[in-house]
Amino acid sequence: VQSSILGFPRMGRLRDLKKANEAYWGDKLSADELLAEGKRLRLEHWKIQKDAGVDIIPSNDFSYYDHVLDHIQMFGAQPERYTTQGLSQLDEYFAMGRGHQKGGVDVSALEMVKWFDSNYHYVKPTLQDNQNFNLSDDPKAVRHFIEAKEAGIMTRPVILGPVSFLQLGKADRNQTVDPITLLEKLLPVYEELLKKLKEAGAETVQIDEPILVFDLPSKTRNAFKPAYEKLTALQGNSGPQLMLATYFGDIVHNFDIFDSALKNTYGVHIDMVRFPDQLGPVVDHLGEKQILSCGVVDGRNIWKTNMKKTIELLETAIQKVGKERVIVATSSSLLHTPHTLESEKNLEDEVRDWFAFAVQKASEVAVLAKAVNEGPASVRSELEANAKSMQARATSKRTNNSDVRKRQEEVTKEMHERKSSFPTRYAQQKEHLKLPDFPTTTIGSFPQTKEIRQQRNKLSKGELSTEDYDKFIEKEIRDNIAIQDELELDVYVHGEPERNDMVQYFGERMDGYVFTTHAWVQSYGSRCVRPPIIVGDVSRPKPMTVKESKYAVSVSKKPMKGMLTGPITCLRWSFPRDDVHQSVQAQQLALALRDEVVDLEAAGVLVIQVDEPALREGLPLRAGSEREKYLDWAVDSFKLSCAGVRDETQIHSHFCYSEFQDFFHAIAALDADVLSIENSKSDAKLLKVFIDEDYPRHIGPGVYDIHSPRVPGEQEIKTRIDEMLQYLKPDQLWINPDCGLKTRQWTETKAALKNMVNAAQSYRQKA
Ligand code: THG
Ligand code: ZN
Repeated sequence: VQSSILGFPRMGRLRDLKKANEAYWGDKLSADELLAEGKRLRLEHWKIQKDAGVDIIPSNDFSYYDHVLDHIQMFGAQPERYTTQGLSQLDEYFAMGRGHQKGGVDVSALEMVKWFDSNYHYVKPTLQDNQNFNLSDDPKAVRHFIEAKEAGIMTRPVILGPVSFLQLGKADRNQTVDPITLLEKLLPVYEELLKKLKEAGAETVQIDEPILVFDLPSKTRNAFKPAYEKLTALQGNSGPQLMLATYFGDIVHNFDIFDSALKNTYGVHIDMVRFPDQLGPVVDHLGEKQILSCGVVDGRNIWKTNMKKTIELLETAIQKVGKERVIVATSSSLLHTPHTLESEKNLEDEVRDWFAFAVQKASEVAVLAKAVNEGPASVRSELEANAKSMQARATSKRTNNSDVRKRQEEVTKEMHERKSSFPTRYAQQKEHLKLPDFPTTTIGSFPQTKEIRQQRNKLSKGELSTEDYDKFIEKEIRDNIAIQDELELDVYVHGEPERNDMVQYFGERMDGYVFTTHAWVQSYGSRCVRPPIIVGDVSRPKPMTVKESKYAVSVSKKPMKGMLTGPITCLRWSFPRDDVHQSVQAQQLALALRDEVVDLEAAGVLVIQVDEPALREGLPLRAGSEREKYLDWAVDSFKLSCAGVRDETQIHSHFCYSEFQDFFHAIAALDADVLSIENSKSDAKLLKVFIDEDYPRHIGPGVYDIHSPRVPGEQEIKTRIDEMLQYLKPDQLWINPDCGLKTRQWTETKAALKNMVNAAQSYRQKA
């Protein structure tokens, strides 16, 4: 039994790659220096895994920006607008990832989307009707394999499989190609790449086809057979053995594809953390000699592996297929976990003992392999320590809070419902808030200036007293309000100068959570998040946002909107517990937020926005009953968090995506008085669903895109509003940007909001 890792985090211990990338983009580091830093990180990460005793170490998992983007460049699939700018290879690469506005070049980035149900985002392959593919000279996968080999480390290169590469892509704008129809053109590139890898000395290649966990359209299903007939034919001849990897789901519903197309790969990897039950059925379908890579160490969370249980699971696999055919692996790439626990100096020993980050997980796979190869006695001390740790966590006082549990038992159906239905509520809100028609507002955050970040840094280093920091925040809030006065917005926000990340901020203020200092996880490109960790029953020891909102109300003459992150987003962007169902954790978060909502109301905050941008990504990857179950508890927890207020208090919610059609009934079920949605880049036609479904409440579809510094003109915004009015009733429509303004600069923010307010006001005169 060999041990294996599917991918390692790229950022480095101290987010070294983020820093190098951003220095390069800011002209503070040369291309050679950036490449050297990448090389240093790769080597360090390979060594960590080797020293941990991992048998199968990945290469080509490293990426400067995103691994799907790497494939786009490796296959010559860059849209022409990037290749004709005279940019270096490296700059062309970053131009696709993040746009390039410099030296007379002005190209925007390729679309970036969520990687399955994770908080990682990949760059979408964007394909042409006449698309051709060519393997780049010196392809990265080969180069990195050789680099490792020269450092004395034999690796297993990771590549994204051809069917997933195409299925995860899309036609470029103004193009109509169905990506999967390009398979025949793409396959020769894969054959060439595999041959080159073999020539370089790679015996086995990990080829990821994660889309096998989805329900797939028939064209895509049918693509596997021709693809893998070609690629497996190379095995043992001019090409390497193929370890076909799947993760984040089970492949049981795709066994017909497996049987007809995938039985001849050297091996298959399955996610046994999420779907341990697929082991039996998968074994029944394995080819006679096919290797089974068992993903038993969680690549998506930070909990130590339960060795005893996992060894039992591995023994079951060994009994079924024999020792020679089993590999112990991480469930997915470790990309989704932080680098190392060793950087955490402030964690209490009790909880530290429960965690394993990427470096620690590398040791775990090695220990597991040794345990099943040489018997438990060979790793006795590790197993004993692990058992002790599991026992300590299971019985820790930290994990159980009887008050929280008691309160959960007392939750009733009525607690999820507002006191009156929308028309009654709205009549009262209208009277209290005195809003004009076409009310204007923003989504919550205002630019996080350099000064704000500096002051927060000083506070955390102890260079600034809490009092002085609070004074600074109050001044920022006053400034934000003065700007909104001048802009003549209708519903104000305080601007969130006191907040870091919208989830981290709340995690740091709730019991049942612990937080880290260095546990960063890549979200996209150089951007990282530091998810707080839910270790026990969650509750709110005291108000979390009331002080700032109350202050804002006291210095504002218009309605002030309080801003909260909803229970599902708090859950999904944290590391959740694995010992309690997520619906239980969501309900605990909902109860904590419910108290916050009620306290805000009592403090005179009469508009409260509860954001749930992660509601959609929590959807189980396959349609069906699991999805409906998820939506039931997810919608319930949102409603529970909001429904404690009086009728005249207006509840808003915001969604950061435009695809709400397939999911509309869930959004409607939230019963929020006002919804703002990010659809400024999409066709206004998408709003038709609101008429079709007779949606009664209010909606603010973003009137302009905040993701670029471009200032939209007043006329452009009016045109957008006209389009919306084809689908929404005038008294239903709110006017707002499409997302928070945290990442923008003030100059463009003010200019854009001015045009937005002018546009809204012109409709009032018409009315
Ligand atoms: N918070 C969390 N998850 C998220 C988002 C978020 N997932 C989806 C989406 N938003 C991802 N977007 C971002 C945008 C910006 C940053 C991270 C993810 C970001 N991070 C800072 C950085 O890397 O420099 C770190 C911020 C900090 O210092 O706290 O800017 O908003 N949880
Ligand atoms: Zn948003």
